[in-house]
Amino acid sequence: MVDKKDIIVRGGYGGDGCVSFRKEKHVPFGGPDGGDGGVGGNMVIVDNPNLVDLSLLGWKKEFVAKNGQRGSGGRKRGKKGEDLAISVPVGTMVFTKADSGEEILLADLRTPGQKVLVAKGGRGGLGNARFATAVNQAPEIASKGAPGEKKSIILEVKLITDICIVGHPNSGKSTLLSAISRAKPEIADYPFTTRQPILGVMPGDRRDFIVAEMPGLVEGAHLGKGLGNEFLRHAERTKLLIYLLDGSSPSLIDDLSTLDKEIALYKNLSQKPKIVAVNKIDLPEVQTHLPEVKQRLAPILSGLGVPVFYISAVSGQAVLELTRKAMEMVEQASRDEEIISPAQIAIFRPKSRK
Ligand SMILES: Nc1nc2c(ncn2[C@@H]2O[C@H](COP(=O)(O)OP(=O)(O)OP(=O)(O)O)[C@@H](O)[C@H]2O)c(=O)[nH]1
Ligand SMILES: [Mg+2]
Repeated sequence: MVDKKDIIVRGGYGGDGCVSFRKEKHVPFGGPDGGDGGVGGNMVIVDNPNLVDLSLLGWKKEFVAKNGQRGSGGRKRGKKGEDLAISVPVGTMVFTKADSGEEILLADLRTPGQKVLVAKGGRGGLGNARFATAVNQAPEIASKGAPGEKKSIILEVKLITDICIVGHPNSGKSTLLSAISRAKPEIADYPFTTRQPILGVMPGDRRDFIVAEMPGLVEGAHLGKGLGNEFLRHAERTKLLIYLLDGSSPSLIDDLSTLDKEIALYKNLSQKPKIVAVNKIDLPEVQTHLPEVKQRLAPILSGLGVPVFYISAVSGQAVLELTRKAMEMVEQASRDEEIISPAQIAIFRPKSRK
């Protein structure tokens, strides 16, 4: 998954102004009529909901919009250069790198179709018609088109999701994701089948919910064990975490504590609302131990105000109850967020230079 990329963007050159004189029958000295050059194309970044990462950009480092065309006789202005739009996933943050090396947030693209101008095209040059004065009625000068703005920018994808399913490898995260959404992640009886976040859309009564499966977390993930914990950056902007535990694990309580520890070691994640789900209760051996598991988990979780569900992602048992609670908590979290930080969805646009 390519979720960070440094690129250079440049607006197109403005077209040059034109030197031309009117040629008409019976008019020996036609006046200057060279047109202005067209303005250069702009570099634009646009949110595309069908993308999950930046791999579409390939290895290319520099992106340049088209140049404006030169002016022509008859005071004709050159055509404007075409804009170049770079498509990025919803949840892409655009930073510019100042000369000091400081990274400045330029835009936080959160809605499909949202656009941000990152480098303006250069102005077109002036044609000689503009240089005519009382003393110089036949100027042979025109100005050149200006270069477009050039910037170093950093694109960083931090997916915007409602729910993130986290858990140890093999706990059934992909199975749960495929049970509650139309996503079709690979499911297999070995760890680390899922190696990058996978998105699914879960239909709700009032709206759809974006659910993500995070790759499996193991003890020491913050030190790089297993697949590490870098991918958790995609959980930074989720509203709810579902801790999915493998009910057939002999060390279920330890699993919960190591998972919680890894989550707590990643930035602000421990502050997110959470639900614990114990999976695979269709298995007879899990059924046998269930009363004991419930007895041990209840006091730990009720003290923290974390709801717990005992589910089977395969048979669907209690999955509906889990998703109902999840949606309710996401909606509550959205309301809380609005109260705390209404300005968070602000978009910063660079001022266009005239
Ligand atoms: N019996 C039973 N098996 C399940 C259940 N959920 C998942 N499994 C099985 O557990 C294994 C792992 O399931 P996955 O959904 O791939 O687990 P995962 O957490 O996505 O695994 P990674 O992506 O490798 O971290 C598969 O063999 C599933 O069929 C369940 O509710 N009951
Ligand atoms: Mg998986």
